Amino acid sequence: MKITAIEAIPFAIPYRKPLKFASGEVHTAEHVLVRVHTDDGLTGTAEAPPRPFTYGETQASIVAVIGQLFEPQLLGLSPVRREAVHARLNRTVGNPTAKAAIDMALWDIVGQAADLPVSELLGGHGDFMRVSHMLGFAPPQQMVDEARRMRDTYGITTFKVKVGRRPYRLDVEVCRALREAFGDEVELYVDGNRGWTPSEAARALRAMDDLDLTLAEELCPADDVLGRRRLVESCPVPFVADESVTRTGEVTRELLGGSATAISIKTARTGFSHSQRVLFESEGLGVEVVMGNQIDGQLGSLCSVAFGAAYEATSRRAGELSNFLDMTDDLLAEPLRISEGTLRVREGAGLGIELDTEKLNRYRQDI
Ligand code: MUC
Ligand code: MG
Repeated sequence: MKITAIEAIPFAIPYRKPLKFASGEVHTAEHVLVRVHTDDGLTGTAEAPPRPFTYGETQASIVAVIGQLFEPQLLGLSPVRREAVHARLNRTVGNPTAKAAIDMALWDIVGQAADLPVSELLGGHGDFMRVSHMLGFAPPQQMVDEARRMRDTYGITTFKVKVGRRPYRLDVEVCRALREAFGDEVELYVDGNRGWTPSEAARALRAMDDLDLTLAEELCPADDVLGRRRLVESCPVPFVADESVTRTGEVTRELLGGSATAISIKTARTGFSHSQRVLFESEGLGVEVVMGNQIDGQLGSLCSVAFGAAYEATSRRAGELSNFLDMTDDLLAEPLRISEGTLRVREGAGLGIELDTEKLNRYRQDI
């Protein structure tokens, strides 16, 4: 079996309400659908979400790097030979979501060829994950109302609260309002997207000491090396590295440098092949992991749950799998459904993706 073509199709689907956080905001899902075709008629599918504020990629850069560099380098290779594929992709630095989408599309092909779900090929620990919902910036009452709607409609009881605003008191107020509204019925943790200085973060953590937060993510930049190390030393809960760990070498650097004590795994940036490496590295070091959200659509969330459910260590915590609910539409023929606070792995060979071609034609931007 040989790779015969790689399509990178830009599409845009508006959000019902924008997601806002310390490093940016997203109003429209301007993603890239990646389809890898083979000579025996199998097609692997995944999506790449451009996040210029995190990785520097744009929708146009993803389309260009796939069309101009990756497709010509991979034509004729077997999709099973993922290490050979990565050796060629790695001739280009950066571009994590473009590389990850190709990787996941290849796993989709391998699963289809073996007539097995990718999640089982990866590890097959379970077939669902508990869901954590990410609450973007809004006034406190609005964030409480959104959490209530998520709980009442989808049974979600774990919330990642976006923080990192100035002054930090507003975020403290939000977390306090959530705790007061739901008591110990919900799990709460925070993500600062590098919005605070280490000392602001330390003061905010002290002000939230009684709120039983379970994780603190990227409260300040990893480049504030000594300040962040000091913050992490005094942090009462695992300090999660997210955008500072886009590669395994960065995972090693952050953990051994004392700049993080837990790792966010995002299939959108490390695909399946490198998410495995990040997971096994973290497990080997005895470090907790959480399945993160790259503001994924349904395709991306389907990939995250396929990976997260496949292993015991990724299934312990709720995975961030629900922000596609904020989109006005999506590309899957059969939409993902969250119920009783869980999302199931899609059944079927490969990733089990079936696209709604009418919707793809409606939202694609290249024709
Ligand atoms: C998150 O966990 O930070 C926002 C920025 C980004 O890179 O991912 C999202 C969610
Ligand atoms: Mg984060």
